[in-house]
Amino acid sequence: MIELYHCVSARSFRPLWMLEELAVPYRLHLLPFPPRAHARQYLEDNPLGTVPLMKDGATRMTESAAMCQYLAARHGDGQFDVAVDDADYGSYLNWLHMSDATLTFPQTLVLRYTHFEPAERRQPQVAADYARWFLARLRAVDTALQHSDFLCAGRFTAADVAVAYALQLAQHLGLDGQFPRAVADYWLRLQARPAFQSALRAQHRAALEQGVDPTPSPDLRPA
Ligand SMILES: N[C@@H](CCC(=O)N[C@@H](CS)C(=O)NCC(=O)O)C(=O)O
Repeated sequence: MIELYHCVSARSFRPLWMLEELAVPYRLHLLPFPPRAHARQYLEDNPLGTVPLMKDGATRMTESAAMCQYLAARHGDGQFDVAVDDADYGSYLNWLHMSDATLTFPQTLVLRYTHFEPAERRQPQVAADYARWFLARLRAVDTALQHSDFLCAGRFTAADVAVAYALQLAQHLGLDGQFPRAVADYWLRLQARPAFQSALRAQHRAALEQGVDPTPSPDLRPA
């Protein structure tokens, strides 16, 4: 059975939601955030200390967007991925990679220099600059959504799952009020998907069962 190591509403939400879309059985391991500080034994499984970690037989992955691609290709029967010979294949890969390299990355600086660093190390100017950078990068998403409900191939794919996490994180950072109209509507549409809602319920239930704080990781504040 696929095993997913997850912190509540961290990037590991991407493969969790993908698993729910695919209705593939999985075992969810909840970790307190950040695992490197609060679950030291996890470093034996993933020396980076980051989530997600996904195990599928001998396969072991630590990149959330790659997991979405892998799960869609391997378990989706063509429903959520885009075939190599499809005209939108390049676009599909581009969105998958953009989801973390371009859209989530600047937000991690906002989170870190607004909330996670001790007061004397906070950098409001850095946080403001990278929030602006993220919002500027959203122009690509806004443009793609002018003529379609989804990012590529004219249908919902793993690329939407990957990019949506950047919107989810932005909501936790209070940036969603600045989403362009088409992006705000897209984000609402995606949250209404039954699999998105069941992923939210699954992480909450697993956190309670496994004795982990169910507060979304981006909302946690170091003591
Ligand atoms: N590029 C990786 C990034 C993984 C990552 O940095 N995850 C964060 C949570 S969203 C984490 O585990 N942070 C804890 C830490 O850095 O110690 C991915 O997309 O999976």
